[in-house]
Amino acid sequence: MELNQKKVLVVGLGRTGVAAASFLKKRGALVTVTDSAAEQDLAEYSQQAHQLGIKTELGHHRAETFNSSDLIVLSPGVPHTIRPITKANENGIRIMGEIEIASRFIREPIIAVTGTNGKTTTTSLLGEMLKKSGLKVFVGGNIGKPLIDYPDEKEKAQIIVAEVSSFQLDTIDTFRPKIAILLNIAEDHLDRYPDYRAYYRSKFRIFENQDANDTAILNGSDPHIRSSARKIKSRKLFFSERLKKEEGAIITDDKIVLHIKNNKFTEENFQVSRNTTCESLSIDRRDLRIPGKHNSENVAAASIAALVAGGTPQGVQSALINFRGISHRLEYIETINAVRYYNDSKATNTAAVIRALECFNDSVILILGGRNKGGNFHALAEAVRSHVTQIIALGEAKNDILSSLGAIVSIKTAATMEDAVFKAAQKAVPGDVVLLSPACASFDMYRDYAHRGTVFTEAVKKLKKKSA
Ligand code: UMA
Repeated sequence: MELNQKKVLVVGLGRTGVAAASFLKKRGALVTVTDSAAEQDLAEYSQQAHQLGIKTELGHHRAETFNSSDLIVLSPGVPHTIRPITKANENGIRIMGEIEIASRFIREPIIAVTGTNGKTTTTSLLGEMLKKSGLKVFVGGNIGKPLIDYPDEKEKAQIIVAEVSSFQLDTIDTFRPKIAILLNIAEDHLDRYPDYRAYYRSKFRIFENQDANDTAILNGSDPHIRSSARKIKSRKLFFSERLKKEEGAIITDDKIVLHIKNNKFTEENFQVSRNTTCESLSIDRRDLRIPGKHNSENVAAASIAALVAGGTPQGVQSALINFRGISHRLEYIETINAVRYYNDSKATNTAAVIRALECFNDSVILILGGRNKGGNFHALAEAVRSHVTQIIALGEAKNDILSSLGAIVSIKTAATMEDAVFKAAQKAVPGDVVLLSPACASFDMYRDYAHRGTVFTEAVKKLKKKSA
């Protein structure tokens, strides 16, 4: 792809915009970055663009700049349906997403992971499995490190693991992952898509350029996904609670069992031709530190992909034993006196708390509260009734929590996170779970959700030391 002296417009000045502009400039392109937001709202990114010597047009999109470009590169946060883009498209100007351009400059095989939920967990876990198998891996994409960073990395990888969002899939053309994972599809991003079907179709585009030499890994428990999968040309491996005499992974109450035949990767372009012939592997779900059915699906998908890509059973198992989840999202912290502590500080609404509670069969002591974003704690009533034996209420929302849930469950209040952890530990009996899943923003007491999660983790570690 020739970029030298080409006039390229990058739309969106975020993480992707800066990375894409830098990549293009290094290849001789005449780059401008435009963003509809004003300079003062883009602080660090506009500074980075200036430091790289890249021209910017901020605060608005100029039709003339779009229409005089040779190529337009879109950030994932910019819908491809905005007027300046559709107009440029009508004028015959090439429009590409960042992962499309990146993939044209990547020789190594790509494993792409998409789905409504669990993308980041699966991508990180898969990266760990392959690393523990002795492979050099680049992990990037929607997870926070743009894929377009990879071609200029000094350390070359043998495999790329990329988290890919529907926004990124909207602007692909030739993007062809050697292995593509679809974890699940549920309603999401309906502010960006006209309807659920459009979002669903976008997710399936991850398979559109694959052929019989490639692999598709899909959620076989979803009948719609199973039915749509018939159109996919690549080899299909399902993970499911029930397998229909097919290859993939079966998830039972206590195990995840993988069956993959003819597992050899020697095809063109696949640097990893190890001839691993691991055909079956059994994972004990009790060994997993990431709880819940949805996480077992993530584990199943990542394990299939790892084995297909030349990872070893030992590498897969070792990553699983050490993987505590993504920071602040149902992250396992410690076991103290047979009580497990989890940090789910990222759960800032009631829906997220319900999802978290549903992951546990054991009694939960729930640390809840912070700054209420307008949510209604009554929404938690059913989940609290079935899972929670004690609430420790924290922050500005304390009184709201008391009045909404006080009739259902015992509630104690706490002044600080340390106090909350201490009160939870006092109440807990062996086998219980202590879960920070606040259903609120953190800004009444902390800088952000990550700060709140870190303070919780420190309080748990302190408790561990005291009890040792
Ligand atoms: N903008 C315009 N014109 C428009 C619309 C937006 O100029 O019409 C500008 C905005 O003012 C803003 C910029 O575009 O300054 C935002 O671009 P961006 O959101 O693509 O910013 P990045 O920092 O590059 O982040 C993107 C992903 N963002 C989205 O998909 C919304 C990040 O995923 C990703 O980590 C990053 O690239 C690196 O690949 C975030 C995300 O929320 C975490 N993703 C969604 C999800 O996971 O559900 C899909």
